[in-house]
Amino acid sequence: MRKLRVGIIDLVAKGPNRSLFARLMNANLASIMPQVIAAWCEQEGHDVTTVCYTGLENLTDHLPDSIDLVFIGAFTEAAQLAYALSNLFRSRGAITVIGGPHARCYPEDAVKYFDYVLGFTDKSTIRDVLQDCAQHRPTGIRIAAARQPASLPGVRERWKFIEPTLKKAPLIKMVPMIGSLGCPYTCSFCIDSVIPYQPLDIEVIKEDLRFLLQKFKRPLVGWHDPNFGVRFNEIMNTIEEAAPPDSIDFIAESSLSLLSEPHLIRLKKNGFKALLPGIESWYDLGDKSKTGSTKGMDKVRQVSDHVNMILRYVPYIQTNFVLGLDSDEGPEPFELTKRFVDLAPGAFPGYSLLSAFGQAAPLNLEYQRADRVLPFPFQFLNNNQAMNVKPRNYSWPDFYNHVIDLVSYTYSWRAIGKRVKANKATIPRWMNVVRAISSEGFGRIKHHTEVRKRLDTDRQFWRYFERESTELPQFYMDLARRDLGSLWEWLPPGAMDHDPNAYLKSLAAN
Ligand code: B12
Ligand code: SF4
Repeated sequence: MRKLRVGIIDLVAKGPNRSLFARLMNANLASIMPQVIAAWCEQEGHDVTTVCYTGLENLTDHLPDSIDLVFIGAFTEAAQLAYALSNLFRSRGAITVIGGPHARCYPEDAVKYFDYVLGFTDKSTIRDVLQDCAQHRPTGIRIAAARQPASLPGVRERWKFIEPTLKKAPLIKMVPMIGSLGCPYTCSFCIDSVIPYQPLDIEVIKEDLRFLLQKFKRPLVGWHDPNFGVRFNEIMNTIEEAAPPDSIDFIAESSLSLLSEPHLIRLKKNGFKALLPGIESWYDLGDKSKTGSTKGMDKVRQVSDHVNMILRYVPYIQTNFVLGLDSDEGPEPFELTKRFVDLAPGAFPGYSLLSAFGQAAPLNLEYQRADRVLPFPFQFLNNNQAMNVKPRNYSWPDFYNHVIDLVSYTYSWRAIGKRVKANKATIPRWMNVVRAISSEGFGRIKHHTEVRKRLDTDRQFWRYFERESTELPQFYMDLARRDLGSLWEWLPPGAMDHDPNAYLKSLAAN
């Protein structure tokens, strides 16, 4: 096989972004798979250049002019950026490949703009692409391994690609690691609800932790496991065998059901500094939060007690909620979340508007069958800029009124003050203040308020939300253009539109 010049782009940002948060944090959000693919391509004997796009780089400057094959890893919010980049690199003679959450969720759309669209990706998937490396136009080909890979290169093997990204992070430098794939739980809206749980090689994890202790005085590791700690004792034994107690700081997404007091004692001993459990709803998904059939205010009390207990062991906690689930009705779910904000003032609540990411979850088929999915361009599908599922039990104005009320309550100066008081450690304290007053808190209040106002005043808006028209309101078109910056010119014709029911149609066609 000829030696290829391979470029690999990890799109952490969806367009130019020079905000303080982006400068401080975006490099810490780098994905694992682009680094993995870089390692695999080198093992196959090719020349590799990687870039993690944090919103600050000029992408075309970072890759050599003559490149044979470009891999792009993208979330759906970065799909338009990925499409524009593919168009640009194709114009220079390159073959293009997309992988990551967007490719898994919207493969029917991505094939219009890429030569290859990858689903589950293992080393042999990459080898197939490297060997074929040919134009597939106008429609690209879809390739996917039968299941998630059995093993992934660890930090030591990925270090060459991790290090330049961490250099871009001025203060906090977080190394991405992963100990498992899939999840044994079945939360109906989640991409991993149908993917079997599978632990990765513990010897690789041990070696990586030892390696990091040589690289940093006190390493910081962000676990990318969909649900960290499912085999709790196994992963804790692994950490304890590799690293002295509390010598590495860890951050993990873990469900509340895994965070019992004995587990928290062990997590504290091993240096866990931040946890991000999903609570999601006061009426649904009880298994995940270990609340069983307890619902409503009883669940709020139980979960608040649990969260306050966690904060006695781990200094930072973000609790995730989904707003607009079908199980929610009337003001009560929002009022209950406000009570949670009062009862667990130290937690940072993260809110996601219910979103159907294409093929991510079987539940999305139900929304498509009921014709409830809106065709919002991908750029806005990041759980907050747009909600692409028409709520079952709320009108749009009613829903946005509740969302604005809840978000304003959560990021009010009163709540920010109470959060500062409840957090004892310095970094969590100030991290929460920065998040609340930045685009995540104040920024979202402003955005939701603007949307709500336009639902009353802008006829085009109303018609789009009510599915009476598919013409994107100018407000969103302007936002999209601003997001993409100079790459807007490279956006292929039609790339702002997609078929919101493609998943359902693809099943009907088979
Ligand atoms: C870890 C994680 C994060 C981490 C790390 C993010 C990162 N840059 O990787 C953090 C907390 C930072 C994060 C943030 C966000 N996340 Co997140 N996150 C996850 C999570 C829990 C695990 C993903 C993971 O790494 N899995 C392990 C890898 C190895 O497996 P995989 O993702 O299945 O990937 C396979 C293939 O897709 C392929 N592949 C993956 N990447 C690439 C790249 C290339 C080039 C190729 C060829 C192949 C390839 O190979 C893998 C092996 O088969 C998933 C949920 C889940 N349960 O999976 C959500 C998930 C990916 N996140 C999601 C979202 C929406 C977000 C946010 C937008 C949320 C927000 N509003 O802030 C941000 C965006 C951040 C960003 N732009 O980088 C959605 C994505 C939906 C979509 N279609 O875009 C998911 C699916 C959750 C959901 N809602 O269901 N997230
Ligand atoms: S516990 Fe988390 S990762 Fe597992 S299915 Fe539910 S939402 Fe997905």
